[in-house]
Amino acid sequence: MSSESASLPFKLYCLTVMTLVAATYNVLVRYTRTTSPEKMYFSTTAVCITEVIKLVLSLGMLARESGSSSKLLADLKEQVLCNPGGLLKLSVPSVVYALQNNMAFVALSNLDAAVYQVTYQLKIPCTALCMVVMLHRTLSKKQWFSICTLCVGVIFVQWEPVEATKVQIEQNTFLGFMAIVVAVLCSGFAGVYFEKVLKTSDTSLWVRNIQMYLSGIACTLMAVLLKDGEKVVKHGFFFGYTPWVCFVIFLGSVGGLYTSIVVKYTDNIMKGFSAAAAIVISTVASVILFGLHLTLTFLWGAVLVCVSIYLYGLPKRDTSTVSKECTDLESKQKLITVHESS
Ligand code: NCC
Repeated sequence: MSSESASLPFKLYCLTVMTLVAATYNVLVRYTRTTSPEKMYFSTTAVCITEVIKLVLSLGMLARESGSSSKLLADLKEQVLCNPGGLLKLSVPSVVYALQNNMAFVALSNLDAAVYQVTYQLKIPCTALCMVVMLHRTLSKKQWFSICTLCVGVIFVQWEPVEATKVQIEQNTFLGFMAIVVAVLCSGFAGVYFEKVLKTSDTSLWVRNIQMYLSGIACTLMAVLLKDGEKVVKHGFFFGYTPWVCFVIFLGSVGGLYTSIVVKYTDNIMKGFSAAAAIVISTVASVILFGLHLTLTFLWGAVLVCVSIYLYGLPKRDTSTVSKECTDLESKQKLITVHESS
């Protein structure tokens, strides 16, 4: 299925699942990192196991796509084992994602989940910038304006000046914010890099994922050794794995795979917009279902998010494009005149 042939309901379904999983994932990471500090799991091992599960699931999806085991083995041999160039290409986003996924744990161990979500919205302009630089995508002034409006809108919508809940662990706010800055830069770069690799060849999404997760496992294992090596030897790899931790790992794996599908059938900016829309919709649903009271800040934020989505979707034809077309036309006319006179 090419990005054009994917139906709108399918795209909406993938965007919705990805966004719901991401919201639950962030809250649960925070929960598992702030309860039972005496039996705290090693976040590096959780990130590593997530990569392993994503690899297994991607192998399953490739098997389904291939249709027969002989075709699967041939595909794996040709496109993965005998393709060091492909593995090397995908090792770039896998290193960056390994860093980002570890930083998310650092940030959520030191900051409230709501504060994290708000600050993490900086990834939207960062991603847009990467798309312009790396994919040579042109965004009109209107679209840039809508991206900035979206950021402000999301910050307003999630603005919740409630007192942070008392947690049993020591927190370092500065470290948390620094981790978010690194995660934002990594998310923008790796997301757009992956999109570029995926959309500039016919190679299957699942082959690309397998290539990325193979080096992802190597990188995240390295992080386990460097950061928690001694403790893992002493207490075991799965120390502190409660059912909630296992659920976090499950969500991390499913969320990662849905992210890859969303990037294939839409793009990284759509990914950002859908998350913003979902935040508004889920809050409105809470009003209807649970009688939540809306604040004026939320309403302003919701208006800004809706306006930004509308503006972003408007046909791209701003003055800079028109003036470029005029300049092109002028130079063509000059060429014709020179040609006729000679
Ligand atoms: O930050 P974000 O995504 O851009 O991170 C992308 C996540 O998807 C995984 N990935 C990406 C491409 C690919 N082919 N396979 C993958 O597994 C990466 O490893 C990385 O984990 C978002 O846009 O907000 C989003 O946020 C994450 C997550 O909430 C934050 O990174 C951490 O708090 C979501 N991931 C999950 O819910 C598991 C993602 O769905 C959306």
